[in-house]
Amino acid sequence: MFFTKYPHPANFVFVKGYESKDGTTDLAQGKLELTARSFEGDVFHLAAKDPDRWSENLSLEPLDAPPCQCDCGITASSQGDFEFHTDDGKLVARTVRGAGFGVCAEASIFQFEVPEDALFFGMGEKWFNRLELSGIRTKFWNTDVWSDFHWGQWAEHPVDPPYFSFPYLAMRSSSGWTGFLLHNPGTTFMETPGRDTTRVFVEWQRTARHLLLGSECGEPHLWILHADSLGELTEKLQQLVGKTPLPPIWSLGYQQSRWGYGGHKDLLGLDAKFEKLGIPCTGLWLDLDYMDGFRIFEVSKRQFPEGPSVTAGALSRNSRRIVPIIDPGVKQEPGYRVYDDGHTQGVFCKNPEGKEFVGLVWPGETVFPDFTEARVRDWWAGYAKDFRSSGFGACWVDMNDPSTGPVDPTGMLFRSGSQAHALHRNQYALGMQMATFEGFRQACPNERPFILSRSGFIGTSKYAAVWTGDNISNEFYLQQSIPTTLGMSISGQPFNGPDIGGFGGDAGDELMARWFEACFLFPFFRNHSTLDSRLEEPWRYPAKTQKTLAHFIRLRHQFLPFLYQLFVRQEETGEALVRPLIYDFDDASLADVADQFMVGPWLMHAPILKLGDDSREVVLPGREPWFGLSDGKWRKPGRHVIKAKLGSTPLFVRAGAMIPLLPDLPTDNRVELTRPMFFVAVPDGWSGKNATEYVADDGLTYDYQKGKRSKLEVRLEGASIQWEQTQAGFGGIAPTFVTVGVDQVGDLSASSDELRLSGKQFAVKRWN
Ligand code: MIG
Repeated sequence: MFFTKYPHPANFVFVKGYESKDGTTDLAQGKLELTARSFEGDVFHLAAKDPDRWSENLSLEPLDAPPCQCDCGITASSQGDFEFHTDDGKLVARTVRGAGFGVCAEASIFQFEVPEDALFFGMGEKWFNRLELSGIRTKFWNTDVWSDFHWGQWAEHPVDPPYFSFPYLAMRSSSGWTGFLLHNPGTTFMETPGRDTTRVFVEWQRTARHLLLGSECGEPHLWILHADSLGELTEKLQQLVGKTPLPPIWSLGYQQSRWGYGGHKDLLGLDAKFEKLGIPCTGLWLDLDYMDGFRIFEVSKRQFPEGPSVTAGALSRNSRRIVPIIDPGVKQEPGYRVYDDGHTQGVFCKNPEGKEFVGLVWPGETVFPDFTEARVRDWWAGYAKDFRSSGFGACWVDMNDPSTGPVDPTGMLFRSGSQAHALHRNQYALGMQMATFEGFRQACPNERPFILSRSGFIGTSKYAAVWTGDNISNEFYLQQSIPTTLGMSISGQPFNGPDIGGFGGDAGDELMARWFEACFLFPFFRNHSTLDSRLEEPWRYPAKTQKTLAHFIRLRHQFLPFLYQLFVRQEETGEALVRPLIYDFDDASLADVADQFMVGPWLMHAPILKLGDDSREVVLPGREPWFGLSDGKWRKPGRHVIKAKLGSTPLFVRAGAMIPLLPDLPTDNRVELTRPMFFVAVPDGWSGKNATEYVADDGLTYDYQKGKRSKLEVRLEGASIQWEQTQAGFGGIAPTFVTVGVDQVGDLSASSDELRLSGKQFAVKRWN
């Protein structure tokens, strides 16, 4: 088993000759059948069937394809070459002549021609510390990085593959944006042509001239999407793979985690500390120590003498939840109820000899539920339901790559031992998420569940947020946080984020402060650290650093109404929350900008990522001026050196931005969505327009789907703002407006009926 090597195209036989029949374009060679179909909105699907090589697509989550249009836009030559065109005739993709689709036993490969000016993005969770992905060879195999690579490999360098597999690639060229998605939970791989030949010392370092999209096993399903911008492409992808349902707003607040927090005593201590210091924090996380001897679903009596519900009750006073970890592995110990029950019901994966497959994880000898089976997911959901009902407010599913410690995982077979490990590995975590989500829904039918997962696959977006696994407290991982999160955001997993401050090692004052600054607007915001590292809660730092950490946590909470609106948009359209500059400004010169990002379409962050620096160069894209929130200055688009001493971060909004915030910098967890304060940025003499929609609901339940939601429409025209409430299912929304000219966002003060800018009065009125 190699998780870094994959087959070479020269070992494949390429199939030739296609014909059109029954509204599809087919190839048949022996028993192999390749079918091409097209769908509304420039979406195409290529699928191969061959009962001697593959069982039917094993994906647990089907895709949500638009209506089929037979084989419109597809041209196939008798030589076996494919071309895909948009409805208006633009070339989307063309297979390599005579070598478009090939097979080698169970392996299969698609090859596409690559235009001269092609640029590549996406690939799900990748740690290359780059945004643009030309010249990459990569495999998709969910990996427990710290267990499967030597620390010397990951300590300060990119390592591949990491935890979460999303085999998707976005290609930009002069004919627009094309997305390629391999919907196959089996092991997959990709190779993009290199642009930089100076990196080639020996011939094998040169990547293919073509684009390679391959599977080592499993029925091949390739989806091709086309759009004019990365934004439009991302929405199309998200609609296909599943948009992220609106999360509970508490899950967007600051999360405090640490491997080592035990139970009741620790949690109440943390609660008191956050309260005393006036630092918001909505989730307190428990790692392995709360369990009874690493037995999942068994809570230690010592840690929770009165049971978790008593602790949960005490924490609810300050609106904080307990979020415990759950691993998939079950201790193989007769007498332990979860094991006995699972054993009797035959839910565990088998080895080739038909016995339960055993790995070595925290509890020692460990067995693994087969989450690919619906009956096993139901079994697990029962435990998850009780777990949620016992007082735990959410959960964190770890080690679901799945991690088997030093044991070779390939002996772990699925479906009663009949299917190879590699066929399902990448969707093991997805099955665990589906089952846990289901259990939580059963426990609290009207509450939106929150689950955080380490691994995942296409479809995870519907069930869980993903954090980027074990990183280290150093500059390399601080920098890498940005392209990794951006890559996932445009590859179907918008709800994600890293361990802030780094998991392994000790985060020093400056690193911690810069990391909080850099990520305080990320979709998921959690400070987590490992057992033996220094303690990393905000109050463990000297006064000056503590002040910065507290400020950025409060600022995060002040921005919650804004972040919530981005999640509303995600649920409605699939729009990414954080995204690369090239998402909103389609300009090839922005392709490599991996240290700046947009948060929604109006706000841009360019954090300081080098220790010792207190300024950096920032690109302000587009044609409109930008307002710097940290220094109160308007700047023209272009390159600028921006100063930001520790404690301040280069954050910009575009002319015309309307950002809904809480009116004051909060010191607790309260979020009143019905009283947004819009921060409006309009330069003197500006005559542009903007419009935005703002919603308020209870931030927790599904009642918003039954009409309990209020909506406000706000329009800006030059120096005039008008608003109208268009829905009132959640009561009245009372907005206030403030405008530019302050030193720090955190110091903004609300003013209800008058806006001043450069001494001029703003007209603010309702339009109805
Ligand atoms: O082998 O539960 O990525 O966040 O603290 C380590 C202990 C297992 C790995 C997770 C990490 C967590 C840790 N876990």
